[in-house]
Formats: sequence, structure tokens, C-alpha cells
Amino acid sequence: MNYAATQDTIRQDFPILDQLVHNKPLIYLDSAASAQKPQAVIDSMVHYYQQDNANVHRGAHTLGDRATQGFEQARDAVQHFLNAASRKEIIWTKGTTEAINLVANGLSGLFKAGDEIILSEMEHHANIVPWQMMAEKTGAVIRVLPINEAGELNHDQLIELLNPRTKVLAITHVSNVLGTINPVKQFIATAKAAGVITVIDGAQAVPHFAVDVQDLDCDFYAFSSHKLFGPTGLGVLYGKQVQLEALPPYQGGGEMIERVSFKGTTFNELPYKFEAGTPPIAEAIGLHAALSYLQALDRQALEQHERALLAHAKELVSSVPGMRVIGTAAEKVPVISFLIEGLHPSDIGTLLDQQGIAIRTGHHCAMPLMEKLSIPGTARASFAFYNTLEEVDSLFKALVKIQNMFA
Ligand code: C6P
Repeated sequence: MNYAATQDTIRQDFPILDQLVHNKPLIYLDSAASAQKPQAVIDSMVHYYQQDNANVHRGAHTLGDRATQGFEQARDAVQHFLNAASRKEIIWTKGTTEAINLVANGLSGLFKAGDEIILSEMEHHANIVPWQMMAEKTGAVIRVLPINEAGELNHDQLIELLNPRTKVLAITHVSNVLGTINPVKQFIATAKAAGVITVIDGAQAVPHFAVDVQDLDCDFYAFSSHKLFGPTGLGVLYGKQVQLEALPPYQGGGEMIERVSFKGTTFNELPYKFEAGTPPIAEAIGLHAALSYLQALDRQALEQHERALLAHAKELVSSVPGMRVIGTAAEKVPVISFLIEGLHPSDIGTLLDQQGIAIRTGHHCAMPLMEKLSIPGTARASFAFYNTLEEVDSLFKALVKIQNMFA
């Protein structure tokens, strides 16, 4: 595919991109926080609410049947998207955060005081705090894999940390701050050989490249719909069937039961055992539309375009005096965290917004990483396939302008 030729069409699929902010054309460089939605996603949700809205799995009526069908087809689409072995392995959650909480909570029964969980220094709070809460209850101990200067993890250090007390390895596939793509397949294989359960935070990976959970051979994999061009309020937990069967339910209520009496309750089969209450139906249908949209594009061409965006941004760094990139891993998604000497990241964010450019600033929910790097936060530009090389130019021109204002 000639990407340049199709980029205009792609941008037209995202109506939000065509607007002025502070009288300047919007340049949206905050897709790692939440990606924009193609019209197909918006349309699918409007259609659902206009034509099919009803509760699922209860229906003695046509609308209920249609809603159930749309909802369950979305699960099949996610199974296909991740190449999971069975639809029973796809659990709807509110997001990556809830998915990891579900696993950490469910695995607590495995832990005795002194048992260990390995995390890494680049984890998002969503993959730290649930484990800390579980550790507090069980007496488990958290061990932390360090990053090197470039912001990469080292496989030898994983080997050093592994020991007979290690029960879980929970690491991110891609860092939301550094952009590093971790070699999770190798880490999973090593952990598995040591009998350790693997939990992968895929929130920042799935928007950028194809993920095959059978090939990775992880036990659990989590992501959020809203970073994958789908609606907010929905996430996915993939779990190997054998792991999910062994895990106790997370929340109690309707849908997740087989039979309830005041003497006790038996639980529904997978995947419903983990889905208490009315699920996010419209959101699942919206995510299905996002996956179909992505699958109709040439994902390899999208990846190539994203690599070009990153390469162009890297080239332009030297044009901004005093700019320092945080995270220089060899394998990166198009996320650039940076600092500019003499400027506070939040001022950079505000001044860029004045020019219509949206980035994120702050600690990015990765305070331990900020502590490790001895910085309070960064400015972060994160790109998606709908961004253009011209937008990268505009970002750097704006940064030079800002830098000049303070020079
Ligand atoms: N990172 C960012 O701007 P939720 O909020 O559950 O959809 O996703 C949490 C999460 C988990 N893991 C990683 C690696 C993430 O990047 C995120 C969300 C956003 O970087 C918002 S803090």
C-alpha cells in the first residue's frame, strides 16, 4: 500500500482530527493516553442504541437476541484479534486496570508469605498497585527488574531474580513513557520454564502491532479498548483457559452465576464467571467495529508509517536546543518522552496547546520510573497511524518557538 496516498482517506475516517483548537489545526499527539475513534466505531454504537438496545443473555425478545448476538460476536472478534485458542479465554473488563486487578486478586490464593512477584521499573501504576495490595494481604514480596540507560530490560537480570519463591512475572509489553517494546516472548519462556505465571500489560502494544497470545504463550494478557481506537469503559483480559478455570470469580452478582440459593451459589462457566452484572454492551460492539476497521487496513503499512514518524521525530530532536529524549531503546513504538532544559514539562504542554498541539505531561502514572530517572515528569508526544510527517514537523517547529521564548 502507498501509505501517503491513503493517509488522507484515513484522516477522513477520524472526524475529530478535522477541527481548530485555539484557531490552529488540531494536532493530536496524545494517543497513548486515549486514541481517537474512527467514524465506523461511532456509527456502530449509534446504530446499536437506535436499533438494537436491550440487555444481553436474558432475552425472550428480538432486541435482546440482537444485542446478545452483537455482544458475543465482539468477543469472537477479540479472540480472533489476539489469536486466542478459545472464546472462553476472552473476559470483558472495564479496562487494563480492572483486568490486572482481577488477576492479582484471583491469584492471591497462590501466595504464602515470602513468595515473590517480579515487576519492572517501567510499569504503569495499573501493574504495580494491584500487586502491592495483594502483597499486603498475603505477605508476598515484590522484586523489581531494573531498566538500563536506554530504558530496556535485561533478560539476564530476570534470570538472576527468578528463584523457587517466584510465583508471578507481571510486565508491560510496551512502556507508556519510554516507548520501549519489551522482548516479552523471551521473558515469558524463561518464566514458564521456572513454573512462573506470566501477566502481560498490553495496553500500549495492541494499538501498534499484532499480538498473538498463543505465540507469546503468556498466561494472561490485558488491554484497553480506548487506546485501540475503540470506546472507553471497556477492556479485555485474555487468560489461558486452564488459568481462568483455576481463578476464583472477581465480583459477585448477576450473569456470573449458575444457580443461587441462600445456602450457596454455583458459578457460571467461562467466560461469564468473571462478568458480574450487565456488561458494557455498546462498548463491546464499538470495539468490534474498531477491530474490523483496523483489520481492513494493511497493518504492516501502518507500522511502517509509525516507524517513519518515530524516525523523523528522532531526526528533529537536535533542532531543539536543550531537548533530551527519555527512552532511547532500540525497539520502540512512536512515543517520545522528553525534557527541555529550563522548561517545566507542564509549561511545554500548555504552550503547545496554544498552538493546537495536544501532548501529555507529568508522571504518566509511572511514579517509580520517574523516581528511578530522578525527574518529576516528562512531556510526551505519542503518535498513531493517523498522524502525519507534517505534524511531526509542526511539533518541532512549535518546540523551537517555545524554546526561543525562554532562551
Ligand atoms: N496509560 C497514559 O497516558 P486504563 O486506564 O485501565 O485504560 O489503562 C491503564 C494503563 C495500563 N498500562 C499501561 C502501560 C498504560 O499505559 C495504561 C494507561 C495512559 O499513558 C493513561 S495513564
